[in-house]
Amino acid sequence: MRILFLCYRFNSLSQRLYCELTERGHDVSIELDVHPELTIEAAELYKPDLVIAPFLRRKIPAEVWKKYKTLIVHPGPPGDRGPHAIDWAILNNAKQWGVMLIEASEEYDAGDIWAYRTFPMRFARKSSVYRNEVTEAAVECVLEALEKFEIGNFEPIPQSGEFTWNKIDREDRRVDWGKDDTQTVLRKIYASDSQPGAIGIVEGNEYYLYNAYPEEQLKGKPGEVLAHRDEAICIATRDGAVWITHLREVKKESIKLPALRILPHLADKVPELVIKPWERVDFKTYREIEYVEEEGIGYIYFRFYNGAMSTEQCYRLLETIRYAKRRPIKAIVLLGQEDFFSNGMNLNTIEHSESPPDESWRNINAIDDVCEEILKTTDKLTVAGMQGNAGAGGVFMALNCDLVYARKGVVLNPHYKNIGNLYGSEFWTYILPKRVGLDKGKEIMDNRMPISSYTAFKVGLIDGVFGKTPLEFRKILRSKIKEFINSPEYHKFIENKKRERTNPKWLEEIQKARKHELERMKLNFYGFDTSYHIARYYFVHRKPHFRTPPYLAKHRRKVNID
Ligand code: COA
Ligand code: THG
Repeated sequence: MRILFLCYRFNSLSQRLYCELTERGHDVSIELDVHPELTIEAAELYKPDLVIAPFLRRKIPAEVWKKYKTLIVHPGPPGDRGPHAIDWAILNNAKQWGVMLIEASEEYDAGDIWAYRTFPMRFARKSSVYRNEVTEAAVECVLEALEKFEIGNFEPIPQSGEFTWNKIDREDRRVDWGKDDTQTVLRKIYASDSQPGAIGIVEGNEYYLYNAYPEEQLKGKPGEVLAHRDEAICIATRDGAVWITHLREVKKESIKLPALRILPHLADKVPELVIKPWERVDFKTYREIEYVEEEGIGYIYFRFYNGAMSTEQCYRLLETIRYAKRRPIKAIVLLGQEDFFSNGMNLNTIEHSESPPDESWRNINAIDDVCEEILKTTDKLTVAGMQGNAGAGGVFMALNCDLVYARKGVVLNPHYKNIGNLYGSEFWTYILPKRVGLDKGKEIMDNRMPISSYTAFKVGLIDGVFGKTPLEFRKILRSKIKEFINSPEYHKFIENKKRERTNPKWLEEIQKARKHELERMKLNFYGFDTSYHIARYYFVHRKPHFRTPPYLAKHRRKVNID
């Protein structure tokens, strides 16, 4: 089938659906929501069998839905309508939530239902519910609707009766430190994370607050900043405290940044409460990186917001990897976090720095240091466990491990093209040919589109795909690694690895790869072509698209390159 996607942005759900549908042989073209006239034009150019809107915030013109069957993914169950479905569910403590696939209609979200799913609601960030439960349910709904559409005699169910209009006002997202207990503060911040952010007063000024964690030990005057750790700050609530890792100033052109970069004076004003990743802590608090050892395996969780890794975060991760390498264990497993494995260097902290070229350079060297440390692990197995999506440098960092596994449904963007045609580093020129060969490697790097973990496994980029949920994935991963490190093959594997990686020729080879990649990156950062800096600016400031690039919009390509 020819399917046209209409999206506000080609976000994680749109990318996942794109993978699911193209893997089933459908032809998918994408039009971003720029202007109603262009949306109509896209439909007329592509003449789709079906239009799907995975993530859209504006009305689809009647010229489109009256002529082409148009289905909208709504992240709420039957009876819910409006722009803030998940936000509403979190703020109102809904026990169950859902996803509907509905027909576009004149009135917002009032169309007939083609499919729906419900799921138990988890107390977590909106974006986490979106990237996990909502995404899985939406995929099931779309596949079910496609089947119904292909069979042809399905009559969608009209929405009848009462409904809730879920719009949330800015003031409903306001944190009141004096009145709100920790649970309420968490609920308000979760409901608005990653967009638009809850508002609250910190150090006398209003900020958007993101990425909150409960703190069980610290207490103080409500609203007071009590401590800092890993650039996050701890603020007292009515009955306890929360950690906030990111803030955004309430003004135009502001971007999300680690709290301490927005309020640097706090570094001297409040104590830094360091907890090393390997320290055991038996109360709830914020741990950016956590190292957990179990049956000869060292697991490293790194909870970097949005999967973005700043220079400082890379060095904290590096310190943890070095610690793990000194431990009497057989395997080191990198797990990232549930929403993202990693998205490479942190474009926000780079944008915020005094000199973005210099900071890009520092950041890329820091990631390369992490990758080199992984590559030079001679006496232990290294494993990447991608519980969530990964992009750019984050994918290639994972590929530096001996074994790379991903959860089913994970979406990978194993290329650097989308942020201003970066050349790429993380030893990709060494790893990629080894894993998939030169030709396939080039094809992967030239492709700007996402691929599923399943396709990545099929082409040999990664070593396995399993588990539907992050929990199931980790369980299977643990048993797989345990089996391998206790098998006779393990010793042979380590022997071979040691031989290869202590050989000066090998060391020379990887140094050459690093040097070559960084020389090219230097041109991206400091050279005549400024496209990286421009693309980063648009990305970090979440600027709306002003056209749909031809790599997404097949229907706008002059020559059909597919
Ligand atoms: N450096 C810095 N930041 C990076 C990065 C990097 N290397 N790589 C990714 N990111 C950030 C992006 O800037 C983005 O940040 P943001 O969410 O804080 O703006 C984030 O990582 C992930 O981007 P994306 O893939 O676009 O998001 P998503 O699809 O996983 O999630 C939603 C997006 C839907 C949760 C969010 O946009 C939202 O809350 N939307 C409104 C709610 C809704 O459901 N609307 C539907 C109405 S019917
Ligand atoms: N029919 C048609 N087009 C649609 C939908 C539809 N486009 C996508 C849309 N459903 C998804 N759902 C909504 C529901 C409400 C709003 C936006 C998308 C909404 N928007 C506010 C407005 O337009 O004023 C502003 C949103 C905001 O505050 O962020 O209320 O069913 N044809």
